[in-house]
Amino acid sequence: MTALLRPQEAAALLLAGNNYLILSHRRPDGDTVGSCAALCRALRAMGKRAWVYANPQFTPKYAPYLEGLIAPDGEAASHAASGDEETADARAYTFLSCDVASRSQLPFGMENAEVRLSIDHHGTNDLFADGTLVNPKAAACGELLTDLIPLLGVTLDRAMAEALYVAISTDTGCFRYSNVTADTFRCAGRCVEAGAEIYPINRRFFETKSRPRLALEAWLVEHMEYSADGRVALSVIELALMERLGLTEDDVNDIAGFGRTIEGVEIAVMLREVENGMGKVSVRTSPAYSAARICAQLGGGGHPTAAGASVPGGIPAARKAAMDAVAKEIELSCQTES
Ligand SMILES: [Mn+2]
Repeated sequence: MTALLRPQEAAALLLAGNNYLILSHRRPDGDTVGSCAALCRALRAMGKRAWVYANPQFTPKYAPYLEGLIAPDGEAASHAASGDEETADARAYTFLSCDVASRSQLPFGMENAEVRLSIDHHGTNDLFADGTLVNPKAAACGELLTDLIPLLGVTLDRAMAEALYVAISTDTGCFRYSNVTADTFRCAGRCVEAGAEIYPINRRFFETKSRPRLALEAWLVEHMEYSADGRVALSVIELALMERLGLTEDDVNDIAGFGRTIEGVEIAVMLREVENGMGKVSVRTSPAYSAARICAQLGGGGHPTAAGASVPGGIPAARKAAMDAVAKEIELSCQTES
């Protein structure tokens, strides 16, 4: 049974239950981490037992926001989710997810979790959970939580507000992307009113680069491949480059938009070689083109101007598939123009 829930219905569900385990998405970003952290704190403020699942892909960058929230028995919970072990405590968990668009995006170890409530802002959410609260107009999942937490009778405290500000600011490139609406600013304003100190967050996430990251940007500038009269920029990050420059996941997690910062570029394609022989394709577009449509051709999905997909066959296969998909998207947009 899947149901689309209104905010009041989602709040009623959370008020009725207990013993929550909250799931983030694969390759976790600021939005999924901040949303999970704020929801966990809000549920605890209601006197509920709540934890964030120990996603094996959590990175140090967002760790401060998860302090004291990570479930100690992650392994037992993962066994319970796959139904192959009797662990009374873990079996009793009610699973929630934040910013997860499909079952394939559930963290490793949680692939089979029966999620009671999915809170999300992806238009591509495939309703994998029993109940779904989704708003594709929200720039970040954190916006949904900023509205939902007061419905639980909980007043935002500083820790919740800072987690939510991280969620909203990172998913909007610090309020610069085309997904930003008046509601985005209203939600951020509520975080500030609740005591969030935003300058240290802005400085940490938007004004600071590690030296390996700076070296990567220099490398990308040198090796960017342009096509379609400079409208398309393609870059490739191989594992050997990651190693040579000493890059961590935190150094590259928002690199996909780099090509889009170049004048004239409307479609930026980033290919990353990942460990299992898959090529990770990330696409960022101007509103004139659809990143979601490009990535849907590759079996992926996302938002109108930011989307991704995984393509088997490593970089060469990913390059061909991605560029074919981009060519189709350009053709399509020419037709709709004329
Ligand atoms: Mn998000």
